[in-house]
Amino acid sequence: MKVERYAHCSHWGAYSILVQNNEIVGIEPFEHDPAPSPIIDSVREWARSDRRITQPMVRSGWLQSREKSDRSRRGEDQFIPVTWEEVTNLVADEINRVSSNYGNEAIFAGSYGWTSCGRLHHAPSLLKRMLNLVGGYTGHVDTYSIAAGPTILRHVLGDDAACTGGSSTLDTVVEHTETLIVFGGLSPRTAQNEAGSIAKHSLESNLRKIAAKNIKVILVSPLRDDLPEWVGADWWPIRPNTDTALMLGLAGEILKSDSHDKAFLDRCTSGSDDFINYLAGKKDCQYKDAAWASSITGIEQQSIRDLAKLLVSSRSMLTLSWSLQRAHHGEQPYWAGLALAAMVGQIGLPGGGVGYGYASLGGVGAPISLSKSPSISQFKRRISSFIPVARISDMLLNPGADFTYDGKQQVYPDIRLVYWAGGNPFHHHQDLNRLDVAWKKPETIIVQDPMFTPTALRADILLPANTSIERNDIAASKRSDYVLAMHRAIDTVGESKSDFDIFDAVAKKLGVHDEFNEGRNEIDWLRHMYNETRTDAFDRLGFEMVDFDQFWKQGYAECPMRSHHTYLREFRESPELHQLKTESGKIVLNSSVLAKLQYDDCLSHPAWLEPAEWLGNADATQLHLISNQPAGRLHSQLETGQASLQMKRNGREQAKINAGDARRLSINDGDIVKLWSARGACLATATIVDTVSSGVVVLPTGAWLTTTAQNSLDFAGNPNTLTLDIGSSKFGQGCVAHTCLVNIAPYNELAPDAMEYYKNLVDSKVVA
Ligand SMILES: Nc1nc2c(c(=O)[nH]1)N[C@H]1C(S)=C(S)[C@@H](COP(=O)(O)OP(=O)(O)OC[C@H]3O[C@@H](n4cnc5c(=O)[nH]c(N)nc54)[C@H](O)[C@@H]3O)O[C@H]1N2
Ligand SMILES: Nc1nc2c(c(=O)[nH]1)N[C@H]1C(S)=C(S)[C@@H](COP(=O)(O)OP(=O)(O)OC[C@H]3O[C@@H](n4cnc5c(=O)[nH]c(N)nc54)[C@H](O)[C@@H]3O)O[C@H]1N2
Ligand SMILES: [Mo]
Repeated sequence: MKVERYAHCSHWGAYSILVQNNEIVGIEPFEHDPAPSPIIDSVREWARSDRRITQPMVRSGWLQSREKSDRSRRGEDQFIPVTWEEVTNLVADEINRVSSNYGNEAIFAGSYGWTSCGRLHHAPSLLKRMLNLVGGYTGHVDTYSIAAGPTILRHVLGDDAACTGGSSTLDTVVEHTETLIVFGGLSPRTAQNEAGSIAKHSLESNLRKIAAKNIKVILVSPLRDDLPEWVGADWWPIRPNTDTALMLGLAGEILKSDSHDKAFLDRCTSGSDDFINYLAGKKDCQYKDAAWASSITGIEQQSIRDLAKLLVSSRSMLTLSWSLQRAHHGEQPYWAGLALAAMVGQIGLPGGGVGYGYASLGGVGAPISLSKSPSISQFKRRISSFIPVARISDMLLNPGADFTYDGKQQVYPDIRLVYWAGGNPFHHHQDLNRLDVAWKKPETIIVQDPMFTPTALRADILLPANTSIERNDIAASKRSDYVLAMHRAIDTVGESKSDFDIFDAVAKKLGVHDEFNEGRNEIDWLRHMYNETRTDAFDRLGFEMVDFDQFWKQGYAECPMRSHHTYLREFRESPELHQLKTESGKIVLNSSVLAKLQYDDCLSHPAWLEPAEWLGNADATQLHLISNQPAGRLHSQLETGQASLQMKRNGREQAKINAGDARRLSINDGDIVKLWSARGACLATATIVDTVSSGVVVLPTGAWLTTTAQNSLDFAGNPNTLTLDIGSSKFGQGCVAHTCLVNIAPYNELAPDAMEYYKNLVDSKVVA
């Protein structure tokens, strides 16, 4: 039988799927991708996974008593298969019931999650589109990726472009930078992925050029492998969450030597006097110098002094990963980095200044996309009710309570119905045991996902979506280099349906069918969305994209891009003509908005504020947990795929520590270890490495929460059993995943095979 080739892509890049007789027989990387991701091979798993939800189902207790069911049985009861006709009636009835009894703000459809990269079947967007036709929903603002960072940057730079892909492009760093300070990392591990896919992975080629040019590179990170070894960087193993102190110490040394750029501060910033007073200790009798920074960060004093000199005597650039702001007081490193760069005075010069999020995703630092991203409208929001994305447990636990965000006071709505499509909160949220309690509060929970995730296990109504390889779609995002075709490669698995078809069916029951689909079927929509992008590229930029039929046939279309971008170049040249949208029109180093608010966790200027948990307040047995992004998968997706399995050891996630800590804690390489915190506990396999700094343990995210009914010990290794669920500050309210102290010790009891256990759990939940 003939082998067919289907162009396709995912957040981790483009590829062709080779199919014979409805079986995937091969995956080939996109021909124009210089560094394809190994995760592409894992998509075979979608077709054969025993974790797929293959039919619509309802939790038995809910089927009996609907909204009056015993909610403590979520995750315990079995699921009863129902027909699509029945399940769409139940979903529509719930939306109508909650909307008419409690108002639409009682429906939570923030539904955060990465879902598939397709723009038509984008589940969270379609959910919002449908609900906006029947009165709206409570949504969320910001993302788990970035919240503290953009919230502060909007006030001090006027918008958040600098951390969403608008900083200087990396080609300018390659060409002009002499000293590069990397806070966090520049890692091909994270740059594999881009929301909405990526055709050409370009980080590695930029790093090769940086290495070849002998640019002085310093990696400031608890992990040495956050930058490939061949870049030849100096490694500064900083204590986690103390970067702000290092930045302030550098700024303080520059101040001491009177080498700050007074003309730049004067022309391009406001509030520098207050900031300088703080550095000089006029507010707290503590000069923020090298000695002070060293005592907090663990970095040698002399190195800090030398670097301060180098920053002002060479063309210097600071890069800050997104990870730095997923921490308690995560606003501060982003603002302090900006303040340090302002003291140096090279912002707006090619290869100088500060930039955020490079390599956190593959498109950040790559040439900037100028085209309109294809998308399906979510329609206008009908009600404004929202939460900061990571305040989900707070909202469910405290209906009616006040919260603050971005300087304003708000109230948590009383949620009766949760509809989650395309996200996995029992992967992504911090302190999962707390979420488990909060999750018992709403009357009804609907989950729409291809997989029987830990979130799906805790649902009342399950809607089996199919995966992207079972339907047609197109991919791209505001950072994309290409628009990519996603061809349907195999038949749909079981009774699953595409996200569009599911919402279309519910919309019909809600009486808004015609408005929802606007008379277009799948291929009509793809043609329409592509043509909007193509027309815009031509009208606005004179750029000719190939027509839809050719695009669909060849599988890709190039987009207009701009390279060699220097952030704030025009502003630097003429601050009066190119004012920023801030309170002063300039870069804000002391904010009058924050001065009025008088928050103790976000002052009017960048400041060192101790995190709730860090090595500075740890006891001798605690380590700082870094739960970074998993190398072999995207979050919790394709956990049992080949690339993900390769990163596991003895069937569990690896907890990496260095030899000194291992000895001290009597841990041997390969041991099963238990990690625990005040919040919870999980198991992992210990791996001893020399790339992790002392006092630190690394356990990546994404293992599927696997616990027994009796015991909340997770034996797959999900770090969110351990993490802390507080906001970054009253201002930004971002998640603080990277602020967490844990204990770790060898585990000598019987530990079931996590993946085998999960499979059996799923089987036992479905009534045949
Ligand atoms: N401790 C800790 N926690 C973290 C982080 C951290 O650094 N440390 N990082 C945070 C960050 S930055 C993020 S972005 C989040 C990520 O959190 P999520 O975005 O929730 O993680 P994913 O695993 O990508 O979840 C996507 C879900 O969509 C489903 N899905 C895939 N394709 C489709 C589809 O076509 N249709 C539907 N309906 N569903 C589909 C998948 O099966 C999966 O369940 O995690 C956050 N959590
Ligand atoms: N393979 C893969 N790639 C991904 C993802 C994935 O799931 N898998 N997820 C994607 C998503 S949604 C996002 S938002 C991005 C996130 O991108 P990032 O936030 O950049 O990624 P992380 O892996 O969380 O963190 C990067 C490194 O920062 C360091 N770090 C942590 N805390 C600190 C600190 O306090 N100070 C310093 N100096 N360094 C610190 C850690 O050593 C860590 O390895 O990654 C994206 N890329
Ligand atoms: Mo993210």
